[in-house]
Amino acid sequence: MTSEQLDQLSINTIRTLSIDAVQQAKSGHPGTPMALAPLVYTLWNRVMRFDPVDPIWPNRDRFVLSNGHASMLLWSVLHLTGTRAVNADYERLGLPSISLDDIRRFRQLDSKAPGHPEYHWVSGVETTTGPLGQGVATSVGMAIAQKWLANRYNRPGFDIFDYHIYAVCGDGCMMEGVASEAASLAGHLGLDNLCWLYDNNHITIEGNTRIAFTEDVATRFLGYGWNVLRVGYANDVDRIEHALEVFRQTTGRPTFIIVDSHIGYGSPHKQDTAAAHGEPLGDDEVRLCKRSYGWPEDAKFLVPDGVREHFSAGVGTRGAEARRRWTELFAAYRAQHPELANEIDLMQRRELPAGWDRNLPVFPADAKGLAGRDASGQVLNVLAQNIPWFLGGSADLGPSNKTTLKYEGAGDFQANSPGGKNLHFGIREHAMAATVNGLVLSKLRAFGATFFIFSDYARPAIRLAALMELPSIFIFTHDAMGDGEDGPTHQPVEQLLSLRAIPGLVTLRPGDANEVVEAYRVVMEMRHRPAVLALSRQPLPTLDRAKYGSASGVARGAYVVADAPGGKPEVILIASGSELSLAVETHEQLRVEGIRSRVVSMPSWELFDEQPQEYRDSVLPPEVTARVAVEQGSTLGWERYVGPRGHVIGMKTFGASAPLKELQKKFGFEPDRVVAVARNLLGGR
Ligand SMILES: Cc1ncc(C[n+]2csc(CCOP(=O)(O)OP(=O)(O)O)c2C)c(N)n1
Ligand SMILES: [Mg+2]
Repeated sequence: MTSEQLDQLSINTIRTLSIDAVQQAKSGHPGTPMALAPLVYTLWNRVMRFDPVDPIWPNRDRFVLSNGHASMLLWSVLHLTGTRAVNADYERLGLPSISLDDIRRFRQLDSKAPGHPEYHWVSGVETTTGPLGQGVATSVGMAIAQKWLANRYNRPGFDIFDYHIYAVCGDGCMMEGVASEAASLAGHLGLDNLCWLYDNNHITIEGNTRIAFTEDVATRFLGYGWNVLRVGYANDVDRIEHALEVFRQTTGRPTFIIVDSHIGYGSPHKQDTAAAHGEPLGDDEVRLCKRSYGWPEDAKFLVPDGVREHFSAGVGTRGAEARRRWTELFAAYRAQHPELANEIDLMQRRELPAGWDRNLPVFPADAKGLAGRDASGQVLNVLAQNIPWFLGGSADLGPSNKTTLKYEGAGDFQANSPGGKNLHFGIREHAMAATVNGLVLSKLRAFGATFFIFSDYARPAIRLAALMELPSIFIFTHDAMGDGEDGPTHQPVEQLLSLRAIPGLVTLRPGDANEVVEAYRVVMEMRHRPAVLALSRQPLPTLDRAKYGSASGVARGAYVVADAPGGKPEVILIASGSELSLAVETHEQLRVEGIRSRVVSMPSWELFDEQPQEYRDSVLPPEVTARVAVEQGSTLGWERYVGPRGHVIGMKTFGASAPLKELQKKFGFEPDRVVAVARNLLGGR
């Protein structure tokens, strides 16, 4: 067979595997894999430096399938390239990432070929995609990471990091705001290591894009400062290869390749129609498609002889060679730059350098206290100096979030200063969170920040961080009513609860400056979980830890801060964040009145819920049923801690625009009110 024939055979194998898998599953998206098989084939087999034997080799090119519904494209190439599996400890298992059997069981329980690409589940997937737009946005974080890593670690003669990032996307991605935010940021930063390939097929679920999407996408990307190329026919592998070559020669700006394609290519009745998008073709049409490809009409899940070998001779050989050269280079690098090499090792395993927590502040008792955001700012500046690969930024609220890294040499990340540790995301919260995920997928420790209320704008990417089991860090200040005069548009009510509802995400709402420090300690040691920090805008009294329980209790999610004599309370006051000092004040007042209370600080539901029953019972003894929870957020969910006889002082309405003091009074966040509730629970004593 000629090489062209092998190309065609390989492309048609991707197409027919996709068709058969969808048909067998009776669900899925056949049309786009049929159309984009040549594109994905060319990229993988002719261009990408990826070694299937080691899909986590640090200098591999990254591939993001942002139109995640076309997952069969990825499952096909991961299978045909013989990509191997690795586990959560980054060990290579010597097993295939995706077997033909997984493909036969596409979309079935426990198959390694699920409906959409899932990072935590399938080796070779670089990021979870499916929510349109987020994949491309995440790729911007990967591109920033490559620039940052190259700047820090490359040395003359040692291009340790010189990989490229490729993202395939469709009309849906182009319509989503997050992609626009991210493209704008990528253009601003001149990320010439980044290439998006846009499947311009004019079809989405409801039909032709003329019903809702008629803008000039090319002009838009030119406006963002991208290099815009066009491949007029998606089956033209040489043109595709040439465009990818132009991308690699282009400096100073990202590349956007518009690929004009035909969804459902080869399907006589469904090509170029929405019917090819998201449902099986049907047995008759499957046969007709196979006939048009010159494929045996009744063969199913057929991988013809020579196809695996063709991939092995292409991406397999190129990737193995690239990794072999890199491994040699890295060995020489290690000899000359042992400390830098060590950093790279640690980073790959998501470990922290020795001494990462030295010089973390300890805050003395102070009635006036410190705002959560200010304590956080101090901590961040220490961590960023101790951990070279810790970096982040805000969506234009750095001065307010106190997330700016101010120490000498921290620097700003810009096109001409890719070593900076202050990222300026601009007012693009969704892209910021997706970008943070991209940085973290590249093994950096990264944070993004904004006001807590705007966590809603970032939420879809926070959710994906949790789904991917990524240790992304989201710092949200102005966590409650502290925004006072800004009013209800700026006062979070339901945000805390809604984030607590995301499986795997750890939310922390620390109650004073030392709890902030402890919260960061917990967060930094998490390797496979994202965290949200909800921090106060206003000063919170710094508790006297000689008198009250140690803030190290934060690690357990909840702990006893102040107790009744002999540890025998009549009533338990549970609080988080700014309400902790309110609970302590209430406790002192109750003590004067002869009522025995315990104060439990509960910065994190998730961490507390993971403690052994014994510990949880020691903090919240079952026999003490008079319990009051106080939190400036939605009351929903607190029942589980206060029990049927308890009471929750929280928010059931939106806030209001007024000075904080008045709001505290209006909404009942005052000692007198908490005392009254506690008394009432004790039968009006
Ligand atoms: C954020 C988001 N909204 C909606 C969907 C549901 N959805 C999946 S595919 C799709 C149409 C996508 O069109 P396009 O990107 O052009 O893909 P094509 O049909 O061309 O493959 C939609 C609306 C989604 N996955 N993500
Ligand atoms: Mg489309």
